[in-house]
Amino acid sequence: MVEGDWYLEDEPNGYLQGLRIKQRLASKTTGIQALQVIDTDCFGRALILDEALQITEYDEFMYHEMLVHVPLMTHPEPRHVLIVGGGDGGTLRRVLEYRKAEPVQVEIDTTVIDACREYLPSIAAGAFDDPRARVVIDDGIDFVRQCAERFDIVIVDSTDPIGSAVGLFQEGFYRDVANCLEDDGMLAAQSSSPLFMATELREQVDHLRAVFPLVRTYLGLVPGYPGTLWSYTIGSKRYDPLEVAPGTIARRLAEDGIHPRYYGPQLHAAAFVLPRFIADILGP
Ligand code: AG3
Repeated sequence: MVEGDWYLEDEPNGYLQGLRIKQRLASKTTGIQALQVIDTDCFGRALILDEALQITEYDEFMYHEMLVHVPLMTHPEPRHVLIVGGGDGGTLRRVLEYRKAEPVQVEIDTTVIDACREYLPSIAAGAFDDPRARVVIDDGIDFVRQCAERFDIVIVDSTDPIGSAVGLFQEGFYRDVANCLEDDGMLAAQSSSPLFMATELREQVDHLRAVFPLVRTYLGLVPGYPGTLWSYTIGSKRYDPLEVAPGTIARRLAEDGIHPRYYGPQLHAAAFVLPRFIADILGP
C-alpha cells in the first residue's frame, strides 16, 4: 500500500489526488485562511490554501503563462494591469515580462506573499522587488469598488469559487471591474476545472456575459490541479483573443524577450478550441 507522508486533496465527486511529501515547511492560520507549504517528490515545493493546492514549483509556468499571456497578447498595448490575488507572485512576474507594463497587485493576505517569498522564491523570481510593481494589501472586491484608476487589463488569480473567494466570481464584482477598465479593457480570470466544477464554470461565465460584450473561455493543463484540465475566461469590452495573429504574438514575444515554456503563437488560438462537452457546459 501507499506509505509515507502524503498531501491528499479530495473532491466531492470521489476523486483523490496525492503528492508524497518530502518535508513540511510551513503551516499557519493567517486569520483569513489556512496556509501550508510542503516539499514534494513529484512537483517540488507547493503552496496549499484551505486544503486546496494553489501552485507548485514544477507546473506553475503552465498556469501563470496561460493566465497572463493570453490577455496581454490580446491587448495591443497592455500598460496598466491590475492583478487581484496571486500572492505567490507568478502572475506578477509574467506581467512584468512586458516591458511597458506597470502592474498593480491587490492581495488580501500578506502572509501568503511572505510565505511564498520565503519558501517559494522561484515562482515570483524577484517580481516583488521590481520597482515597476506596486503591491497593495487589501480585499480585491473593495479595491475595485473604490478604485479611481483605469486599467487596460484586470487579471483575477484567485482560489476556487468557495468561501471568501466567492465574491470574485460574481456579477457585482465583474461590474466593478468593468468600471475600472478602459473602454477597450478586458478581464481574465481562472475559471476552474471544466470536469469537476462545471456548474461553477457555467455560473461564472453567465455572470461575465451579463457584463462584457465578448466572453471567451480557453483551456490549459495544470497537473497539480484536480483533473489536470483547467479553464480560464476572458471578458472583453473590445478586443477578441481570436483575432490576434500568430505572427503578431511571435513578434511581440521577441521584442520583449519573453520565452514562455507553455504558451506560444500557435497555442494562443488553439487554447480556445473547446471539446464538445465543454462547449455544451457553456451553451451558445
Ligand atoms: N489559483 C488557482 C487555484 C485553483 C486550485 N484549485 C484546487 N486545487 N482545487 C492559484 C493561484 C496561483 N497564483
